[in-house]
Amino acid sequence: MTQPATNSRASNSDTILDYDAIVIGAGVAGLYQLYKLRNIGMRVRVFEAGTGVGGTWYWNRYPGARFDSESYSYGYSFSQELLDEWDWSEHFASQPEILRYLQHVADKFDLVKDIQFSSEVQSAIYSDDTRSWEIRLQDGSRFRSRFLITGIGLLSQPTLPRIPGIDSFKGQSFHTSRWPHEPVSYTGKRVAVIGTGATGVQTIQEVCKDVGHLTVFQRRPNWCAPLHNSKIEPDEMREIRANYEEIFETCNQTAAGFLHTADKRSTFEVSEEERYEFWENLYASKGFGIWQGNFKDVLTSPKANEAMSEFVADKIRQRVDDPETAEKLIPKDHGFGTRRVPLETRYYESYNRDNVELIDIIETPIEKITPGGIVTADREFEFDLIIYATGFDAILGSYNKIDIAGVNGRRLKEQWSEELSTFLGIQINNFPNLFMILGPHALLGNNPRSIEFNVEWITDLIEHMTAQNMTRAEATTKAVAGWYQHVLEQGEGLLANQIDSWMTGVNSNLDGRQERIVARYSGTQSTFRKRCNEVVESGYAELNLM
Ligand code: NA7
Repeated sequence: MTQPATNSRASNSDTILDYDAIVIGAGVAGLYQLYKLRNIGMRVRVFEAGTGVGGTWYWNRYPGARFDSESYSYGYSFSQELLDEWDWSEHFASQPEILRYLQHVADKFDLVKDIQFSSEVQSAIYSDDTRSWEIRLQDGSRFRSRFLITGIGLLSQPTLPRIPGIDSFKGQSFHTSRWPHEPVSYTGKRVAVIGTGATGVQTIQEVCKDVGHLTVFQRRPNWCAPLHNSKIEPDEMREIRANYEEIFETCNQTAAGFLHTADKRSTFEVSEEERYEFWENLYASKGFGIWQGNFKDVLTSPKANEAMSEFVADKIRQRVDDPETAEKLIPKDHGFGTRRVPLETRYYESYNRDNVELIDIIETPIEKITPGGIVTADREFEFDLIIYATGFDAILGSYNKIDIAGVNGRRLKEQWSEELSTFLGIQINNFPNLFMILGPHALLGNNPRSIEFNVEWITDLIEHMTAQNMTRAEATTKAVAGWYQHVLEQGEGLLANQIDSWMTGVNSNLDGRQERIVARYSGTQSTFRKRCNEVVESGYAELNLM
């Protein structure tokens, strides 16, 4: 509801605004948000810590980095011209191609002129007097805007293991998401990889082809499944292009925005023969079908999950020559699909090579890192290069890194340490005019599908406010509490929420916060979209707009 007296105060403050909106991050989210806000006539500035666009795909340059989503399901859907002109070369494109795509988008829509690179945001402080945010960069410069939008990623703050002596290593060492821009030669070298998540798996299967010797330090194995990547021939690309509408419509209907959707049958409803035939087909198919397109109870029923896990365990046993190594590669503490399934290309066969060795660091823990290598409980290893594929301070890490203060100086970090809650994963009570693109309790998965929806929702709200001469938007505490309950309800019964992983906020390399949290929304794209659309249809009744 418009409150004229207060509004005149706020509109007087317009003269002190540098921008209408500031966006943090020039990845998939930030680029599209800039494009959309500029289209409604806003003065927008994007601050980006990197030296170029791309976000996740700018930072993650490690060997073997590529999509696990089908390329054509991941790109932007908003521009027919872009869809018409961009050819994907592989079903699951590699990082250099993805980065080229995002650079092409930035060039095509002339986005770079409004992006300031090498600009890490240090703090964001809200003022209720002026209904605006003051953004301070690491170099001390400050900018004020009405709206603040974060496109800062879920997996953007890398974490290194806390191993004694880690800084003493004299060879080269990199976290995968801070891989140098210039080529790193590992040909013929003695290389270590610590970590066997989705990133470690992609790295290991790639570098093992060239290194002199590769030692993989594995704490817990993950359930991996074949990617089945292949080139996209021109005819196939034409067919994909003709089907874009259907492709995006499918993604918008599935649980997590992927092309794959759960089978309507449950695991034991079908005969054993049918069950194994179905699983064999999934194992032989491209992408996340085996995870997202499995029987409907595989990710919720312990019994169904156990049967599926046993099926995949047998595949691992068949693919790895040494039975002892195979057993080490089979997870024993969680079932298939309860953590993010790394998709692989001859990952398991990597361990059949003479130059690859697997060290189980639960059995023989790493004791220290020395100038020459790594010392475990029973051996000393010499390395030229150590690769840390040890993951991220996921979901909250990128928010905790910025000092964000809302109404009356309320710190976001403090508020979230009391209770992690948001409204739609987009807004937070006490933090007016702050909008998150894929914040906590947002719908994750094939992220561009959620990003486009979120960006459009935020843009529509800002456009609505501008048309009504409104300058302050804040989710009501009731709306936040309602969304929190909904998020918990949607996550009930999901085996993944009962397992330690980045999706439940557990990271052994951080101080504190080792209790599992529900950090993401586990409902489907359609439930999420329906709920967001209801908010619009009600005239944004769950937001205090003024
Ligand atoms: P993940 O999935 O968090 O994996 C990190 C890996 O590193 C995992 O195997 C961890 O073992 C291991 N790790 C972490 N800390 C240590 C220490 N201190 N010692 C030994 N091993 C360690 O990160 P990724 O980068 O692979 O993937 C993140 C997401 O990015 C992925 O899901 C995709 O969506 C893209 P653990 O399992 O914790 O025992």
